[in-house]
Amino acid sequence: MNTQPTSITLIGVPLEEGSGRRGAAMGPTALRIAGVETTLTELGHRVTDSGDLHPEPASDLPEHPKAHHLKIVGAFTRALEERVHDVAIKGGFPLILGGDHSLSMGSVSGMARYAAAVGRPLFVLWLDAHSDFNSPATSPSGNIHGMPVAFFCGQAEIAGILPTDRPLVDPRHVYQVGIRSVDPHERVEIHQHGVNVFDMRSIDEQGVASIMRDILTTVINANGLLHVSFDVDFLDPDVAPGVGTTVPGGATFREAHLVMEMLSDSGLVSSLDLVELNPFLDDRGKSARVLVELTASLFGRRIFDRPTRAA
Ligand code: B3U
Ligand code: MN
Ligand code: MN
Repeated sequence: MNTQPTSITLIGVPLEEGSGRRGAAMGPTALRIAGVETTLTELGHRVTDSGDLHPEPASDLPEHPKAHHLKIVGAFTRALEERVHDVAIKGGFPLILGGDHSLSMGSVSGMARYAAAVGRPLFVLWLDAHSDFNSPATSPSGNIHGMPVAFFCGQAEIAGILPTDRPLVDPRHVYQVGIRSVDPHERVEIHQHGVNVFDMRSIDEQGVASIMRDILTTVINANGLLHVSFDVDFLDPDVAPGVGTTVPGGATFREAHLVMEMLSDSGLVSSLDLVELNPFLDDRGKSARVLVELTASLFGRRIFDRPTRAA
């Protein structure tokens, strides 16, 4: 059970250039206004807000016609990789307040470096409507927020952002849940590299509890660390409208809470991204509040306790 008090460090990442539209840079502020720090403190955790990252654009990176705003996204990737690794190596839990999903190139790479240092495999739970497995060569949009999974698996080499010898994530350790929008090239790539995909049909047929039980059992058996990357569009747009790319037919409020409660019970989660919140598109703070409620479930809030059980 994850009822142990955790030292959580909030890291604000006001990045929107990976998404091709404005607004996600206001995500960290909206999550703070929705009460992320007090909510977690009231659950008994030690919370430090380390503020927002504001790196200068990386002047050594090129303009890239198929990877828009590379200098800015690259600078955030470097800064976040470093910050996440530092928090984790000191025993803290990095909680990243995004920002668009390109930030996961940095957060997951930082956790991959940490996992390599402690000799444990890193698993990634990718809660998203999209697979985000494009590369500059395959992307239909050139928006880097569609590329982070391929990047941290070493399949979207965007030259020079991070050292080529950085620790990568094994694509077979990536579990994608909630998927319902995949580009033709992505479809080929994710299967070729062995990414585990549970689309919305799997959720409908199997139920999210059975999917989560299988994933958590795999991580436990491998003594793995688990990074959770939560894209707002995992949720149905009725639940969370504050996101740039709404895709109908997403996870319900209860399905999402159950995912978070089971993650909490497992005690396996080492780090969390909250991404793609676009407060400019939101309905009076609704989506920011939902994200904070879901985060509370991940950090131990319960309706009633359940007897401890293996995943
Ligand atoms: N797959 C498309 C669209 C997309 C990916 N992630 C989001 N949208 N949020 C792309 O541009 O790569
Ligand atoms: Mn995404
Ligand atoms: Mn998405």
